[in-house]
Formats: sequence, structure tokens, C-alpha cells
Amino acid sequence: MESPSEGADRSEPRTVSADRLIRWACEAGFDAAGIASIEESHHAAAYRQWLAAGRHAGMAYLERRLEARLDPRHLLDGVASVLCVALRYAPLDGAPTPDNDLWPRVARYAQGRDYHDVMVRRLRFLSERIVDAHPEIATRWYVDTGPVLERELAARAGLGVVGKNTCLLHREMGSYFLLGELFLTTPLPASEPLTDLCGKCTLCLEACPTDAFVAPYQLDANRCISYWTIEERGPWPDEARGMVGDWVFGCDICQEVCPWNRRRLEPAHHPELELPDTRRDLDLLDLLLIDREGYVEAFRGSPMKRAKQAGLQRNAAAAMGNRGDRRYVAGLLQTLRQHDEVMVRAQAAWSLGRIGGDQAQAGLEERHDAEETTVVREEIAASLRRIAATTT
Ligand code: B12
Ligand code: SF4
Repeated sequence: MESPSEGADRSEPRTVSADRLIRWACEAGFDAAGIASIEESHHAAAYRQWLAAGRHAGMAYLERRLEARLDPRHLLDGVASVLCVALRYAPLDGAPTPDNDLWPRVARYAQGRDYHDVMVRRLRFLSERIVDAHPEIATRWYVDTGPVLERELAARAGLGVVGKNTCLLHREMGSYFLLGELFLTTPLPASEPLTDLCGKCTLCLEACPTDAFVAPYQLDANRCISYWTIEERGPWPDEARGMVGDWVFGCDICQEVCPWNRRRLEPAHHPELELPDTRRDLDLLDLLLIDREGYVEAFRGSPMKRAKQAGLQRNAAAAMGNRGDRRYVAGLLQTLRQHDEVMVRAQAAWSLGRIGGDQAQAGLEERHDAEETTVVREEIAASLRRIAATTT
């Protein structure tokens, strides 16, 4: 809190110091903060080319409000600087790392509470503190969803450097941290940007199981597991189904191999981001068969809700098919018989064809005539052909 001398004279606006705001950000619960200058994106041409090449896949929102995205001066009248903040999410202190082979594979950032809620609450608190002390300053916060190039701004604020896997990377925090911003109508001296951490290393580019990097610093979302499992709500094309492996929500592979994440990192101290009791025992089969009530209970406040119940069940079904484990056949057949959503039934049929075996074959044959939807029937027929081809 402010010292009495800082709060004594309210008649004159006190000078705003960057160091003080950065300290306040840390007191509000962020792990790091820095100031970015307000200027046009240094990578506007690269961003436009990325869109023109269709690398954003189905994320049409990335084409909207382009002016503001590429130039933050459009975001708030009189904006003069940005207080960028980082919240670490791993390695989580004390959180169980489920190693049982039936567990749904979920990206680290999405294990606990939705970081948007956690960060917005802290940004609101921080904003109130700033405006209380400096009523002449107007603020606006963003976390993830605004038309903001968050990594570029945060890089300018010295919170990290953009790595070849496109993630922002920091010497002490690795890349397991999330970003938010508080736009301010007061000019502040920008923090010192960091220098390159990748050097000649290309481990992330090589480790990506789907070859999603067209070049260093350039990701094609059409090939990214994170895109398919989080962003795409509809049925997947065949190509994507095999691509996602057994990830149910997000993907951490290009971060896991990064030498800056493989060192012993200080644990992050944000219990909200740890796996809650409501999902501690939920295995892949439970997720596939979860009913509405169970879903609402288990995923309250979780960022995984972004994929919606049917999306998560589609993802669980695909993960089972890609694991090729016959313990999943009964659950997939139940889904094929009972699920309301065509997309989920179709995915279950595909996965049964991948797993194969007598039980899967008999179940698919039984459903072929009973299934009312052409799309699912075709999927069943394709899976039966696949099983026949692999058993002869
Ligand atoms: C769309 C999106 C995605 C898409 C596309 C990702 C991508 N690489 O573009 C998908 C769904 C695939 C995705 C996945 C993930 N995402 Co995401 N995503 C976003 C979102 C909403 C927009 C990003 C965007 O504009 N992409 C377009 C590309 C072209 O822009 P960019 O990657 O930001 O790169 C720009 C700058 O970095 C700049 N640049 C800066 N320096 C340099 C240097 C060089 C040499 C070059 C060439 C370029 C360059 O060039 C680009 C154009 O300006 C941001 C939030 C936000 N509003 O920014 C979160 C965000 C980037 N995602 C985040 C996270 C955590 C993830 C995942 C780790 C989640 C997961 N575990 O599954 C993965 C990581 C995958 C990966 N390797 O990027 C965090 C990243 C935190 C961090 N430490 O970097 C963000 C910032 C969300 C947040 N608020 O914390 N994401
Ligand atoms: S998140 Fe996974 S699929 Fe996407 S680029 Fe990284 S390693 Fe590849």
C-alpha cells in the first residue's frame, strides 16, 4: 500500500511512476509486469501475410478489428502506455500430475480455474488502485480475447522474447505463463526488452507431432492440436482426427521440449490454477460418458468449457481412437448408440474403426442399419471397411 506521504496531498495529481505500477501489479497477484510503449505493431506485415495464407484456420475473429490489433492507439482514447502482466501456471505447486494411462491429456494452463476470470479480477483490482491514486488516468484491461497482439506487446514490455514456437519465453519463467494488459492514458517509460533466448535451438519445431510450424516463428493453426481441440466446435475432417493424438484440450509439446521449460522452475503459486477436486477422478471414459449435470458440476469455472460439452466428448472419443485401446470399445459403442450430437456419434464411429477387433466390428454392424443420420451411417460403413481391410 501507499506510504502516508504518498497519499497526503490530494490537491495535485502525483507523478505516476512505472516502478510503482509494476510493484502494484505484483501486489495484485501477477508474477511479472512491465511497460510497453504505444506504437504500431512491428510485425504488421507478417500478421497480414499470416492471415492471407489462411494460417488462422477457422478463427475468423483474428481478421476482425485489424486496425486496433495492429495499432493499440485505436483501443482507448488518449492511450499512452500499456502495463503488461504475466501469470505463471506451471509447474503447479502440489497439483497431482496424473500419470494413469486413462487420464485425459489436458494442457497445463487449463487444469484449474479459467485464467481469464483470475486475471480479470486482479486487473480490475489493479485498475481501481491506480485510478484511486490517480483519478486523471483512464484504463482498459484485456486478457486474451481482445483485439490485441499480446505477445508482441509483452515482448516490448520486457516480459519475455518470442520463441521459435511463437510462445513468449523468459529466462526464469520459461514459457508457462499467461498474458494480460492494462491500457493507460498516462505516458510511462517503456521497460527494457529482453534479448533472444532461442539461439540455434530448433527442438520445438522438430518435436511438433503435426509439423505445424511452416518456419520458425510461424505457426499454421490448421495443423495445430491446440486449435482443433479448443477452437473448432464442429465435426473434424479426417485429417484432424488423426492429428490430435490423445490430447483432449490444448497441447503442450512445443513447450515441454523447450530447454527453458525443462530446467527446475520455481513453482507457480496460484492454487486457483490447480486441478480441482471435481475433476481429480474424471478419467477419459468418464468424460466421454458424462451427462449434462455431471458436466456442469465438473467444469464449473474451467477454461475447458470453451470447447463445450459436445466438443470435449468429441475430443475424448478421438483420443480413445488414437490410443487404440480396446478398453474403450464399450464406452464408444454406448456413445454411438445414445449420444444426441451427430458430431460425437460420428467421432465414436471413426474411433471404433481405428481400434478395431470383434467387439467393435459387431457393435458397428448392429448400429449401421439402426443409425438414422446419413453422415454417421457413412462413418460406420467406413470404419467397417477399415476393420475388414486390417483383419484380412
Ligand atoms: C489465436 C491464438 C492461438 C491460436 C494460434 C496460435 C499462434 N501461434 O498464433 C492457437 C489456438 C493455435 C493457440 C494455441 C496456443 N495458445 Co494461444 N492465443 C491466441 C491469441 C488469441 C491470438 C494470437 C495471435 O494473434 N496469433 C497470430 C500470430 C501471427 O500472432 P502471434 O503469435 O502473437 O505473433 C505475433 C508477434 O509475436 C510478432 N513477433 C514478435 N516477435 C517476433 C519475432 C519474430 C522473429 C517474428 C517473425 C515475429 C515476432 O509476430 C506476430 C504478429 O505480430 C492469443 C491472445 C492474444 N490476443 O494475443 C493467445 C495466446 C498467444 N495463447 C496462449 C497460449 C498459452 C496458447 C497455448 C500454449 C495453449 C495450449 N497449451 O494449448 C498454445 C500454444 C501454441 C503455439 N505454439 O502458439 C498465450 C501465450 C502465452 C505465452 N507465454 O506466449 C496467449 C498470449 C493467451 C494469453 N492471454 O496468455 N493460440
Ligand atoms: S501446440 Fe502442439 S500441435 Fe500446436 S504447434 Fe505446439 S506442438 Fe505443434
